[in-house]
Amino acid sequence: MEISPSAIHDHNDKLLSTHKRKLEQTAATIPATNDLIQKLIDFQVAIPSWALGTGGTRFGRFPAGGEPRNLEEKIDDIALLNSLNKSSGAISLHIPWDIPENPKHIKALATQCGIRFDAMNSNTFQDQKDQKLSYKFGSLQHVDKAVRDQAIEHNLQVISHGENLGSKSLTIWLSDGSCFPGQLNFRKAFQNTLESLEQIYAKLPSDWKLFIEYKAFEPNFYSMTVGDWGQSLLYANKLGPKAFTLVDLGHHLPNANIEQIVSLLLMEEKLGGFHFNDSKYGDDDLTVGSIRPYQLFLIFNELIEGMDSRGMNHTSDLGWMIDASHNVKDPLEDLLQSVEAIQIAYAQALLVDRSALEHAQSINDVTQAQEILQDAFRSDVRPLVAEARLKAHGALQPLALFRELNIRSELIKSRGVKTIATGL
Ligand SMILES: [Mn+2]
Repeated sequence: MEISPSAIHDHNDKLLSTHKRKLEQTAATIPATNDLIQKLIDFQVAIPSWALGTGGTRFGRFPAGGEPRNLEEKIDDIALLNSLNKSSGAISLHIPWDIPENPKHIKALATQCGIRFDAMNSNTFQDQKDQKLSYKFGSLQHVDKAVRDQAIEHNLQVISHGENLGSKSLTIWLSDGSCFPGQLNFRKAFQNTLESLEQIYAKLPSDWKLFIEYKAFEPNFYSMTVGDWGQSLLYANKLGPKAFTLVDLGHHLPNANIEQIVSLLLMEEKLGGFHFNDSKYGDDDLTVGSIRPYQLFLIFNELIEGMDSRGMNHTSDLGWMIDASHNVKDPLEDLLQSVEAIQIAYAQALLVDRSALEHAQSINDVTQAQEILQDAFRSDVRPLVAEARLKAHGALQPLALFRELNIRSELIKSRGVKTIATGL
């Protein structure tokens, strides 16, 4: 479903005078808004192909209707999001849920919609139909070399799909680990995994990056073979310069200091990318910024500090992706909210007075350091984010327009009420 430029124009026209008034108020207190707005325009967040349908839990799934039935419709949905917010110009594909059977056609369709292919994701956490050997007891770590070889081969196929589409990175998340003490020899599991990763790394195209994602627990509940950033960093360091750690916000033990992890990974030149989501307890897959917006701001604060200190490009030097899919919301509305939350946190972090903060730190003025951060966090940057969208020919209020146009009903009309998108 396409949104016509005139629908966006009419929507913006109605809201324009109120928007301009708010923007003027903001601009009076926030310096350098043009530079900041340009950074917001440039910043793009990749949408995962598995977040376009309603997610589920092991207890149940309640589809919203009108879910995309194939990869073409998933690309259509992302194009729809991007025409509203102009910040979702990339898709992150999951194989085998979204195998591009006709890559030339898929690439042409995406290009036509202004969508590029971000990181490819492999899947050795499920057994697929017709699969010879089972991943029940792990994949790249498996005690049986034949299983490891099968998982390696799958990752090489994912790279080849990605090459056809113009992707430049592979994300490996492993569910490998153990559920009970004694089940696994930790050292051997690590070494098997490393050896397997080495074989994948050896076949990685020269301009590609390998992202190693970690997770503290689930589906294994005693040990995870890539369980935290230390283990991921060990693998990345041993593999070489094209291997990086990927941080998924929901993959930490409760109350982990993620902003400190980010800062140190950037220092080591080993932070590769991000999976945004939010959570209260674990890997809850909730909308970005819905539970802990201050933590999200603090993470962006460290990202900007670390990237700027190394002269990195905010837009292109790290992989920015959402990884969430939940049970009760319209998935497209959820993604609009998530992207907006990311932009707000990014804009707030750009407001931090870095030289004042550095000075406060240098004289141990703890109170002032806190004031500087919280002053930025408590600034209402929403008019700036809206202005960035307006300048990029998106909608001033994407979610409101999504609802005004009855997009979900239209999707249900054209795709049916009982469609279920591939994914978890
Ligand atoms: Mn993830």
